[in-house]
Amino acid sequence: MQIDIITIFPEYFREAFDFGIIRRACAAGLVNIRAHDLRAWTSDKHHVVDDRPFGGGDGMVFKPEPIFAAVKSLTGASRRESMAAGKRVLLLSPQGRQFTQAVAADLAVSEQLILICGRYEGVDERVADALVTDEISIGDYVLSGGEPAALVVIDAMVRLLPGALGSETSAANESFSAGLLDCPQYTRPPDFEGIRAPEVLLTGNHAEIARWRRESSMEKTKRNRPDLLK
Ligand code: 9D3
Repeated sequence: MQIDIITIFPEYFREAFDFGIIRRACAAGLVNIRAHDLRAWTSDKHHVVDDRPFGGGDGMVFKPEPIFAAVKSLTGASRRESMAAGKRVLLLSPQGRQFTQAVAADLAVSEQLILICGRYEGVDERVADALVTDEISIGDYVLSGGEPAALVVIDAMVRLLPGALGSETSAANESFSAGLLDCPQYTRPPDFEGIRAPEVLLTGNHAEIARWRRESSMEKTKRNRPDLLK
């Protein structure tokens, strides 16, 4: 999979993919990730990427031309209709549909992903109208730009690429993804400063341990994520 990020802060991503599962996936050739400076696709002397909003108002809006030029040079297409099947153009924006595990799984089968990172005031809507295949938000809170959201989307997706995880891990993961929260985990010592691990986990009684795990998953889900049980 080829992943291209379009941003005015390419340095933001400099070491972001150098750790853990993503680093391994890159090293194994499962994915190639590049962050590109949007200013490279400007043609004026000062590399201007934004302008004042039509109709007035505070702040600045990303101009369409550099973004269309960037996507054209990275994909060969400058309209959604002419985008090859398997290429997806994502706009990270607070107006997007909510990113979920199902969206991650859908994106993970792409051959090329373009992620366009907006900034606070926004992006000329013709980008969303004519170029973007998926407008995505990572949740209902305010970020200062699309860059942290791009990291989240890439992380969730790359670990789903075939070969990115050990086979046992990925199979176990599947069965969990829609149901309950994970059960609590403990390791040595059994008594840490008077705080004890649950005795049942120390017994070696596997039937009892399985029951305890189901029940504590359920309790934790009720307390922290009651919406998952509705
Ligand atoms: C809806 C908020 N807008 C009303 C004035 C302002 C605004 C806030 C934050 C416009 C852009 C941004 C920058 N955020 C993103 O680019 C962004 C984002 C987010 O803020 N929350 C969750 N997901 C995302 S994906 C991109």
